[in-house]
Amino acid sequence: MVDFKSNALTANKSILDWMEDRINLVNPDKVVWIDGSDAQRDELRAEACSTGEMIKLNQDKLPGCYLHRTAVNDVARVEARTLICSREKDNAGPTNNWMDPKEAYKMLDDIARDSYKGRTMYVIPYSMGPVGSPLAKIGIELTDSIYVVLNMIIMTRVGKNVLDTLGDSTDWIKGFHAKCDVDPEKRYICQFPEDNTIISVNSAYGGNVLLGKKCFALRIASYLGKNEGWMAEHMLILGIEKPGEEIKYVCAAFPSACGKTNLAMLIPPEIYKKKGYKVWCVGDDISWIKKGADGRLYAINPENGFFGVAPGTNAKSNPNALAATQKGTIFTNVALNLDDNTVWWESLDKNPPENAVDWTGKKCNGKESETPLAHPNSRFTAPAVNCPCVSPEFNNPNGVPISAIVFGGRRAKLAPLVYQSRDWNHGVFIGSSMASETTAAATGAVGVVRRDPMAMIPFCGYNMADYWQHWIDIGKTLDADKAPKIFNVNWFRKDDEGHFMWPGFGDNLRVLEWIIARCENKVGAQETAIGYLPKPEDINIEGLEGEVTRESLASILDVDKSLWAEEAKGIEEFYAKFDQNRLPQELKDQLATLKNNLK
Ligand code: OXD
Ligand code: MN
Repeated sequence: MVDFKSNALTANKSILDWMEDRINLVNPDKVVWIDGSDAQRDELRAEACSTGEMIKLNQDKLPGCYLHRTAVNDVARVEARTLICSREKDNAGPTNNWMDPKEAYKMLDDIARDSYKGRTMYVIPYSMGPVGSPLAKIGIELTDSIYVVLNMIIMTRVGKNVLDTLGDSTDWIKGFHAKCDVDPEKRYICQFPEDNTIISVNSAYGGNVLLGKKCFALRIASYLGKNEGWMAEHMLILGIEKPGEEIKYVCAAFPSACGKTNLAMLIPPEIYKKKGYKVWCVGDDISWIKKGADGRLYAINPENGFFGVAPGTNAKSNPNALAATQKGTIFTNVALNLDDNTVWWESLDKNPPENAVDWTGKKCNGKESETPLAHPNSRFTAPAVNCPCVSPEFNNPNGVPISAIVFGGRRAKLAPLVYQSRDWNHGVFIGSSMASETTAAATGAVGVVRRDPMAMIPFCGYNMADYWQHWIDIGKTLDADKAPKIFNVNWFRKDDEGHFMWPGFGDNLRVLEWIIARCENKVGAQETAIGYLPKPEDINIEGLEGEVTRESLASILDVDKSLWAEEAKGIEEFYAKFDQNRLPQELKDQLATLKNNLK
């Protein structure tokens, strides 16, 4: 067997024993421990370029930046092949794919056997959350992909200090990745929540293989959170600074590709900038939330970088994200501009490169190409420190105190611009009944409305009814004056001609301002069948002349009872999929109240 102990960065027996088992199975030629040094990272970058796995971009314009192309069949998360392998099927619940763990381990071992022959095993020790933070957790990922190593170095805190912090402890998450033949028929992303284990085979696309992200920080962590009394959520975290006042933090959950990264890095509209408002980004995708000693909920972003969707990111939609990608970034499946060796994607600007290579590796004239130059789910992996609005609290080991939780989705009709829940349990009901029109972030049909409670449908590592119960139970531990207030927003409402009714982007701060004012009891609201809505005069539309009027605002704030009655039926049908003994009584009561309010 290949030697992996003489250069080991740890003596932790639980890690070495597991590695021995994996090494016996996959038979690598070599084992490389990732130590977190720049020198080792640079060697790996050079090696990836020498094999063609990555392309070095123009180092004057994009220092430390590289381009990678995945196999054309491997461009998004594969939800149908993502499994929760709990011992009891019912513990995975009706919204997850399930496989018996014994069967899954055997199947995965058979697929991965000897697949590292002639290859290197990289051992990545990483921390989700600031190293040593009381809210952080440690993982080890074994992979045969340099691309995975280099992405993990951006997305998480990687290095020997993680192993030093872990010491002899067995409290860490096993992550095993094997690229195999990138065969879509044998592609599986398996979580074993009861064993703190993740196994991913036959993919090399980010969301399937950067095991710290969705697999650990959401699927495994949500299960850990249930058992340990905290929450792992698919939420951004932002701080709103109003001059002279303390910064208020908000967590927000939206289904994939609903503009989470844009909201997390929002640029205030001119009139707000003049008054000195600032928005700080703590995280753009995942929050780990726990009650602090003062009884409030505190959140950290367990990640260290942004794995953002490139198309649609531009100097207007998200200048902060764009700035974050200008150094030390890995681009995946975007187009290459051969004239200056930089990258391009749809809507970066109106000037596609003529001399281009599209995301599939085909040379083309970008101006004449009939197919997109960049894949719709092409990505940038950018270090968080690059972001001009990264929060000074980004590395705070204790996290930031949360004032509001915001849910949202894409609903062309129905949901008003914003409304507030009557209380915590009503907020949980709103989160549990979230729905959105699907996008390209996952494989499958685009534009279909699907229920996506708390934006966690693809990411909850256990039975979703139990997850809702966990939300209800967390609420019981919070004093009403300390619990975050819960809201729902919809930036995507359309008029009868199909035009968006709200400008979105930076102007969403106007809605956040109302949300914060509600948290501080500084503004009233109208009580409706679905919750508290702003009075149209309480949303600031100064500077939006021509785009939004009091009348148009009133119509984005309207609650159409017949559409909501349809919605209540949809929620009822969705709830019927769950074991009624597991579905919290509180949610059944909330649904009954909604139906009653709509009479
Ligand atoms: C993501 C997703 O990549 O939610 O963040 O799909
Ligand atoms: Mn996400």
